[in-house]
Amino acid sequence: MSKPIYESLLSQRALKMKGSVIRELLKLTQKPEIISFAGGLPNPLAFPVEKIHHIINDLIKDRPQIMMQYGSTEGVPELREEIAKRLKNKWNMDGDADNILITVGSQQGLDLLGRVFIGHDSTIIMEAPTYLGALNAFNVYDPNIVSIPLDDSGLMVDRLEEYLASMQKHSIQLKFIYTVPTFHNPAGVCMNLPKRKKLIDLSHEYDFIIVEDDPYGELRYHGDPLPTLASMDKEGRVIYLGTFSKTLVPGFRVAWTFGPKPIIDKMGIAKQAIDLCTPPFTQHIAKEYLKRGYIDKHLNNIIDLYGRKQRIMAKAMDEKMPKEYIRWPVPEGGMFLWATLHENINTSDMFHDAITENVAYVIGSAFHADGSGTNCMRLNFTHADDDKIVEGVGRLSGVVEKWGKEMVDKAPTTTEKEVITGI
Ligand code: PMP
Ligand code: G9A
Repeated sequence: MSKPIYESLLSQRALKMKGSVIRELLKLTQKPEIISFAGGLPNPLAFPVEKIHHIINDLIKDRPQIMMQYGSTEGVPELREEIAKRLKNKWNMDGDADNILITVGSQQGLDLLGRVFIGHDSTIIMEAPTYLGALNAFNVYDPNIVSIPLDDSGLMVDRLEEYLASMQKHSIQLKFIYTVPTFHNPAGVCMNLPKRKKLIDLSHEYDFIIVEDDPYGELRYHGDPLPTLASMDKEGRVIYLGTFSKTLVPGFRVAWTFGPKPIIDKMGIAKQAIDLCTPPFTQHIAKEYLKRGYIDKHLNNIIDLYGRKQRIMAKAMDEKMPKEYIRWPVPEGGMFLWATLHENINTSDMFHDAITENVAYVIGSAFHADGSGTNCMRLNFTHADDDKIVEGVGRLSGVVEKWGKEMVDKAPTTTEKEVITGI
């Protein structure tokens, strides 16, 4: 018997699946000599190990069986209640435990949204750039993705409006728009208040749903908080994704989707077929962490730590980067700086040189549905040690300088190009 030809057995869906650039990079950047600004990793110093240790001890003493048993698909009821309370207190979002589905990371929330909304040829709108993990999650379900660009104040809602009008004219139904309005991944920007209002108005006028993905909303280092889209919505048009990955620990894989009950119920049914339930063990720990009132103090510590790291990276960039070839706004929070290089510099080609210099970033094209953004890169500032941030920026500046000199300064002028190509 010969071995099966696996490729011919795979479904069209599996054949189309692409590995995540970030996940692949994570393997590469495990090497100790590499200073990685690639993965969006929280800093281990921000993990409240001692408190978690106490909680686990208490829970194991008091009621170990509950944590070790299967749980309900929707999630541990007390955790859902605690989250609903916190969303009300912190963001003025109206809802209760029934509006919440606990998921294995918000990455699972994205997959569930794909499952329940996207059929072959459904149209969805995403930002350009957008979160790579959302692109990967939705692409499995084969949607038409329309990309609307961002500017310094977030999604360009005027462009969105033009697009919506043309969709309406051609009777194209929009399934949802996916946005990371607060401290965008990868761009770092925040959607300003007028744009938030306009987006909600447009959702009424054109009858669509907004997916608000908000892992970074609580990581604000300066400036005033903005309301979540979910708190501004009075018609049940916003589905909000939150997670403990950036505010507690990512290894728990505990996150939540908050939204209208019929949608939460449908996502719950879809989840039954995937994993039956999110592990109760880590849900119970997260619930206790909230109940004991630890989270806000802990958030202040994280904000101090990450705010400092952001300043260190911004200062090093300011001092070392060759500004004729690169620019980068410094956002008010989140985990990333998004840099745009001269259009002649392809960050994917440049990446090999960066790795040779033992420094890593994520290439800009990974965050674009159409592979554009080739002259951009994302730098994470939360994970590396302070001195490594400075050293890594120094290494990267050398690489950018070299590529700038080769690709920009030495690039042929138009007249030279005409001579060379004979156009
Ligand atoms: N959405 C966005 C915008 C993210 O940046 C991330 C993680 N980097 C996720 C979702 C997934 O987070 P998790 O699955 O860890 O909750
Ligand atoms: O480890 C991951 O894949 C989550 C990180 C996401 C990111 O880097 O944006």
